[in-house]
Amino acid sequence: MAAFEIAVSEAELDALFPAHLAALMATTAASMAATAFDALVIGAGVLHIQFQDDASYPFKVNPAFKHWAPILNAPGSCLIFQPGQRPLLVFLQPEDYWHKPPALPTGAWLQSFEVAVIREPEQARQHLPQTGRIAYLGEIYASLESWGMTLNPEALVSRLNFERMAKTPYELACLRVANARGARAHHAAAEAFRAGASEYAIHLAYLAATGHREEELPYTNIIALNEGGAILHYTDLSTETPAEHHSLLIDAGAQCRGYGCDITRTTAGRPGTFADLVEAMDTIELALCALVTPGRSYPAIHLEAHLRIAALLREAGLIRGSAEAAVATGLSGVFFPHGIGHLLGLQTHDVAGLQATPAGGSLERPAGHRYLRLTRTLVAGAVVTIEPGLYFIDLLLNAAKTDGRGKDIVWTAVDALRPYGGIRIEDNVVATVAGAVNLTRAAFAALSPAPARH
Ligand SMILES: [Mn+2]
Repeated sequence: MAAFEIAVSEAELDALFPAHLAALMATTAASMAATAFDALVIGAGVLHIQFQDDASYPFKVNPAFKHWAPILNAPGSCLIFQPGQRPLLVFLQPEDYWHKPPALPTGAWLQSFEVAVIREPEQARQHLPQTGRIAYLGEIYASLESWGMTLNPEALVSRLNFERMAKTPYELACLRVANARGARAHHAAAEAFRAGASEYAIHLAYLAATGHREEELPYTNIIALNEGGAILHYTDLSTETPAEHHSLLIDAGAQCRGYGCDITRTTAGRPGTFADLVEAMDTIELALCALVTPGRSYPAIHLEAHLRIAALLREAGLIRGSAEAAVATGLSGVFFPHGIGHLLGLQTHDVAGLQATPAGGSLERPAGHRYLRLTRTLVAGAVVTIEPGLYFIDLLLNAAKTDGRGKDIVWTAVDALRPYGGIRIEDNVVATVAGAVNLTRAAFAALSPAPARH
């Protein structure tokens, strides 16, 4: 963590935590009142043992648990909240000489909690309230069935999920730090690319710069050289060094206290048509990021992205006809076949992106745009990704050839770009009353020494 300055210190995060917890307690209490629950138990999750083995899969904490307490390694622990009382952290610390038991957290944020240490998972039951309706939120395992709790009641879960769109200042600070770590690592990856590294070597350079272990990344790194960039979720990490480095598409994150960034950058190996397209997509991406404001319909940003990408395809001589026609016929979707982005926070694709109201229901995607992950109207404090893409995908180009859309594709120009795979540029943006705040660009701008181009 020494190489570059991270703008927010641990002490500053700790100072922001009590207000975060107070806000979370208030909204949770209101949701519990609306659904007639007196207590809420949030399970951290449990370890899962691999088939015919004694080793477990990596532990991934329940996102709702880390929403309350920044503990990422606490299998078998839980939180108990009763409105009007301080939340209770029931922390499982087994007596175990094979493994190091999870250490009781020491951060200043812990002062906001009552703490009970247990040695066996079953002992958590002794800490449940004796009366009232108890809701349980988390992964369900067999022994819970007899505890007298309502397991993941949909009405309450819907409300809690819906409210996760708007972040507290503490959460925004965590995302700022995550972006600082991610930007630093993306810079290291771009340097490795320019030095001629393999995908695997670029991954190692990225990982080292985050300071994370691989299982601490918010998602599996996508690191694609050349044609691999045309595979949206390419995770092969080839150890082979290709003869030529046409392009790098890297979609990789980092995290802070369980909040992850989600950043994509595309770098051209040399000046030319592809590099010009990357530059033009960067301009489009920034214009779209500026649309992230409270009251904005997110699908409107998605449709605007299609229009702008279609206009670029036409200007670059890759398609014929108007941008409007290309969007209407689905031609733009041949090159941009995913959604413009998603909610971001405790999960990379955060919950309730399609939810209509706190009580539930769903908001339809625009017709023909079935991969859009967010159809809600943005509120102040919402954090989303903006990630326009432009790819040369054989499968989709072949389909266009047979379904008629191919007549407006300039094939010689498109074929020349296939070795470059594709372009995706992704930033993390906060909707605020003062306008869009781009956490990712701010993080890259704060890097020192400044990278050549981002
Ligand atoms: Mn994303």
